[in-house]
Amino acid sequence: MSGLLSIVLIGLVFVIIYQIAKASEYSTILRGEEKINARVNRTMAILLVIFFLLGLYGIWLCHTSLMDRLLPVSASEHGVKYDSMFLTTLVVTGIVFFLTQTVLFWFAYKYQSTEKRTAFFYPHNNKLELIWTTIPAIAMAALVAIGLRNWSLMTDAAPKDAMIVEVVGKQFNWLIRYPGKDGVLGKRDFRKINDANNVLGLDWNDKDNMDDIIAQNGELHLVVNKPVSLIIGSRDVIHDVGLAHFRMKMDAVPGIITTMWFKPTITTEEMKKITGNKDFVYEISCDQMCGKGHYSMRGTVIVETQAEYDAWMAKQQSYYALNNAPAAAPASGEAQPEVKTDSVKAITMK
Ligand SMILES: [Cu+2]
Repeated sequence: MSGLLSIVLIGLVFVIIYQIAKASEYSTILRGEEKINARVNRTMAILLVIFFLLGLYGIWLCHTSLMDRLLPVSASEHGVKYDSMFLTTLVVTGIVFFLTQTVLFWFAYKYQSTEKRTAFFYPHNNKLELIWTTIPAIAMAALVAIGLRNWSLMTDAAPKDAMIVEVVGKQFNWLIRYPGKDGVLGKRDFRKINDANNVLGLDWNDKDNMDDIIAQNGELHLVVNKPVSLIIGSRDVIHDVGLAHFRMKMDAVPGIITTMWFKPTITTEEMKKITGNKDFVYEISCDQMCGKGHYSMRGTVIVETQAEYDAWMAKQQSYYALNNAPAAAPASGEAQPEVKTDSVKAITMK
C-alpha cells in the first residue's frame, strides 16, 4: 500500500512541476520574455547572495555547536606538530575560500544581466593566468612540504631509547605484544596461528619468544615521555591503528609490517583532569572498514609513569608460560619444519 502511495505521490509531483513550467511559459508569452527574464535574473542574484550568507551562518553554527565534541589537546609530541599543520592549512585555505566565494557571489549580484549593460568580451590575460597559477602552486607546495616533513617524522626510525610494542589487528580486536626483558620480539609465522594457544603464531623455536608478553585484556600500556615504536601487522584483512588522541594512524596490512613511533606526553590520569571527564580513556580505533564487527575493534591505551608501567609489567606472565601446554611447546628433539617468518625480528633488531 505504501509503495502504491509513493508512486502516486511521485506522479503528482511531476504533474505539479509540469503545470508550473506551463504556467511560467504562458506568463512569459503574456508579459513579454525580456521583462520576465530581467525579473528572474534579479531574483536569482538576490537568492545567490542569501545562499552565501546562509552558508556562512551554517559554517559558524556547525563550528560553535560542535566545538565541544572536538578531540582534546594532543597527547603526543608529533600530535602537536600535526595540529599546527592542520591549523595552518585551515587558515590558508579558509582565507582563500572566504575571498573567492565572496567575490563569486558578489559579482553574480553586481554584474547581473540588465538591459543597460552589454557583456564585455575578455577572453585571455597572460599576467592574470600567471598570478593565479603561481601563487596557489607555491602555497600548495608549502603545505605539502609541511605534511611530508611530519609524515617522515612519524615513519622514520624511532629513537634508540624507544620501547617496542607490536600491535596486530584481527577480526575483531587488537593483539598487543611486548618484547619482555630481552627487548626483542621473537619471530612469528602465520602458519602457527592457533586461537586456542598461539594467537599470533609465535615460533617456539625462537628463544626471543619465551619472554614475550601478549596483554590479556588487549591494553596498550605506554610510559609517559618515553618514545614508543609500534610494529604493526594484521592477521586477516586490512585494519588501521587509529590513535586519534595522539594524532597518529597507520594501516595494519596482512603480510606487511608497518611501523610508526611517537612520544606520549600526557598520562591518562592527567588527561582525565584536562578533559574534566573522570572516565576518560585513550582508545585505539580501527580506522579501516574491515568487516561486520569493525565497530567493535576498540582497544584501550593507558599512558602511565615508568613506576606504574613497571608495576603492571611485573604482574604480566609471558605468553609462552601461560600457554605452555604440550601442544604449544615442541617436544625436545622433535623436528620442526623450516618456516620463513615475517620481518618482525629484522625490524626490532635494527
Ligand atoms: Cu576495522
